[in-house]
Amino acid sequence: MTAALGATALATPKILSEQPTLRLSLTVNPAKKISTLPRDYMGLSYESGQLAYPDYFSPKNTQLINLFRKLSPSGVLRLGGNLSEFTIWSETEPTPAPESGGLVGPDPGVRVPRTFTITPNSIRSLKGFLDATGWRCIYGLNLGGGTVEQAVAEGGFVAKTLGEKLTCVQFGNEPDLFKHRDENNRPWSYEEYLTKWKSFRAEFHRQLPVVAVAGPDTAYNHEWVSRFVKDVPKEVVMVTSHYYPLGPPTDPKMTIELLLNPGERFESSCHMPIESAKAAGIPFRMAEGNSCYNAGKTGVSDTFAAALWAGDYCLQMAALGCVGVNLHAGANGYYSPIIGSIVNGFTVRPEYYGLLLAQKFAGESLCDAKLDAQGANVTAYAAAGENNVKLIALFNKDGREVDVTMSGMNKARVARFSAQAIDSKSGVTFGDAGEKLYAQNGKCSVHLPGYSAAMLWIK
Ligand code: BDP
Repeated sequence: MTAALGATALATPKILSEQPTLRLSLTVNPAKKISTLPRDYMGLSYESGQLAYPDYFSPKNTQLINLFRKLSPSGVLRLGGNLSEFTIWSETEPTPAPESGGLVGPDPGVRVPRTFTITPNSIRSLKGFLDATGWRCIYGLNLGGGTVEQAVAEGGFVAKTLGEKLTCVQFGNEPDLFKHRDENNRPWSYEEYLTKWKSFRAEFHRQLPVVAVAGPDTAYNHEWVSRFVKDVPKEVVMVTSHYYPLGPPTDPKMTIELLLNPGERFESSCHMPIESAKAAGIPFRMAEGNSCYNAGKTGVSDTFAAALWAGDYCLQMAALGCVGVNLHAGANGYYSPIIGSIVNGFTVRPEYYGLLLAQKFAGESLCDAKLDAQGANVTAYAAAGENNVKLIALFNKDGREVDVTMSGMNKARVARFSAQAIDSKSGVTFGDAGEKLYAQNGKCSVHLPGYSAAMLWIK
């Protein structure tokens, strides 16, 4: 498959490397499995406010349906986000009906109070969309600004209408960033949050006992996650949190370089909550995230760098044992993998292709893959059958060229993932041009230009 994203790159082509090629070696052990990606590993996340315009997630929105299906035949749509705090549930359809083509993109962090009315039509339409895409849904209910009665009424209608298409519900979005809606605008303490969360959970137990619940859907505070899994371990089927390696976009330090080397933020936002969930024996899903919070940064989030980042991020999380990722999206957001509208049509940003690459691993088992990267920013992931290596993904997030040598395989088919430059906003290709690798002296070697990736199918 060759997928091209428009013909020209907006960025000026760059000479990526003037240094000698680095020679790296990769050792893959197919017998040593580390985790399996569920078939519904891939996911997107949208603001719940989008449901106020029922023709968006609708069985009639065929362009959007096709882009979801191409991304995954069985993904997970998570609804939530900052704007879920401004949704209200109404059993009466509004008059006049909501405008056709209404768009709600990622909230840029301003949290301007608005009202998004979700109605039975929104949910029936969502059901049709999920049926058409093959996706299921994680449904976020309003905890910060809502009442338990509303949540039960909405959750009950959602559960009845979506049936098995509903994976679970969540109460609240990023409670570690909630603010009290009084003149002091105080942040919520963990204790206040937990008390309210438990009251919602108890009422669901009482009235909707079959509806599964996930949480805490925190923004960044891994201590809240670690306390939550200890406080309510039996109340949730899945632990969730969010990850944005960069932000805010106005900070000049938020660059492509930092996106490709996020360091500490990955540790605290990804590694630590996963470890807490593992210790409690509950699956962990990164239910929201993307390159840069506050709705993304142009020149970073909408470039090939975000594609390399996203493909690598999905597989890095899987290797840690995460059961799925949801990339935040919507409208024409800079980081949204899919952009556009019913009126103007839908298209994709570079990041979409990074997700397509990672999706090749859905349903596969990752095995031990040790890369001697010699200080270069290169990563490797391998999927294996019982005793054979099936797939390898190599991400060269470094400007230097590298050769990666692997032993234990005779032949491989290669698909390249590249663009003209790391900051290209178009012209991304992920294609199988019939390239083959053959072992010499028992070793296969693949050359990767700076800032590119490759996928290998091992024969
Ligand atoms: C998260 C919110 C989401 C925002 C996103 C962002 O949950 O609603 O759109 O960050 O700031 O904090 O881009």
